[in-house]
Amino acid sequence: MSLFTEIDHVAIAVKDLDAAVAYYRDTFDCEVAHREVVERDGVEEVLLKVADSYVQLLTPIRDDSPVAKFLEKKGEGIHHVGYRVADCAEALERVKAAGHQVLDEAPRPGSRGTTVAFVHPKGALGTLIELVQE
Ligand code: CMX
Ligand code: CO
Repeated sequence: MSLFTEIDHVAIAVKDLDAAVAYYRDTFDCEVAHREVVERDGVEEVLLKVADSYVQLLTPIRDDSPVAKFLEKKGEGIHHVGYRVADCAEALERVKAAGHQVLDEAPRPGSRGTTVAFVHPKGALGTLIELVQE
């Protein structure tokens, strides 16, 4: 069985959070389920609920935010995929044991009370992966 139980969210880096929310609302009738400033990551996020998953709209709140760097380099677009796991620490150990580079040595708090850890995009086929435990 897969360590991933569900897709938790697809994160999209945007320059203007309110404009992005309006786009998803006006075009696809998506409603805001959650909005939060995550100081540690230097981002503000909005979660739009899609069935049991979310679209996570992300915008930087500081110039040194990883999302600010991303926007500068690549422009707006898909930033990472968050996969739901039953046990974030166990999933992270699996990644490390397989010799892949991680960004978080141990699980840490994410938004809306989740526990998360990031896997480095370089060791993950160019995709930034977030392991999300609810
Ligand atoms: N997806 C794919 N590749 C990415 C990436 C992303 N989101 N962000 C950076 N990269 C690539 C860059 O293109 C670059 O590749 P090259 O070396 O080939 O040019 C390389 O990774 C290094 O990028 P960088 O711009 O020099 O940026 P940093 O090394 O300073 O940071 C990273 C990259 C992934 C470590 C950083 O973005 C990070 O710490 N991310 C995890 C935390 C995070 O994203 N938090 C915000 C979300 C919060 C949430 O979801 O709750
Ligand atoms: Co995320």
